[in-house]
Amino acid sequence: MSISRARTNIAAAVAAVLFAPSAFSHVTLETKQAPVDSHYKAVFRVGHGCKGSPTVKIRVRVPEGMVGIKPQPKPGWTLQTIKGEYAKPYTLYGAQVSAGVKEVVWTGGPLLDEHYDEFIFVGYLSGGLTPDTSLFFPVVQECEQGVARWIDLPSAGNKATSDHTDTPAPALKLLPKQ
Ligand SMILES: [Cu+2]
Repeated sequence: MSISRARTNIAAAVAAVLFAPSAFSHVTLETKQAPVDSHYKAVFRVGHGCKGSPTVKIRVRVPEGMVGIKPQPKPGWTLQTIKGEYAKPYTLYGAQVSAGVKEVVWTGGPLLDEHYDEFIFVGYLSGGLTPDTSLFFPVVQECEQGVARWIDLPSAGNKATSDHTDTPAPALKLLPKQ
C-alpha cells in the first residue's frame, strides 16, 4: 500500500472518530493532540447542559506545564482567572515564570441544553512536558440545576474502566517537539 493511500485510510479513520455522535456530547477539547514546546489553543466544546438544565458556569483547571494562559472573553459571560504558584519554574519567551493562571472561569449564559458553545484559552505547552503522555484539563460545568464534573482521569493499570467513565476530563495527547 502506498504511503498516500495509508494516509488517506488513517484520515478516514480519524474523521470517523471525530464525527462520531459522541464527539459533540460531553465537554471535550476540539484539538486532542499537540507537540510540546508549542503554543496551543484549547477549545472546550460544550454540547449539552446538566441533564437538560442550562449551563451557567464553566470552570477549567489549567494543567501543570501549560503557561502564559490567555483566555478568550465571551459576550454574555463574565471571565475570571485564578492565579497561583506553579510546581516549578518554566521558561516563557526567554524569561522564567513561577506563577500564573491555574484556573479559568466563565460565568453567565445561560447556555441552553439544546445549544452548543465553545470556551477558549491559548497558552504555551512547556518544552519540559513529556511527549506521548496526556495532559488533562478537568472541567466543572455548573447548571441552573445540577453540576457535571468532567474530572475523571484514567487510572493507572485500569484503562478499560477509565475509558468507560461517563465524565472523563478533557485530554490532550502530547506529541514530540517539532
Ligand atoms: Cu455528554
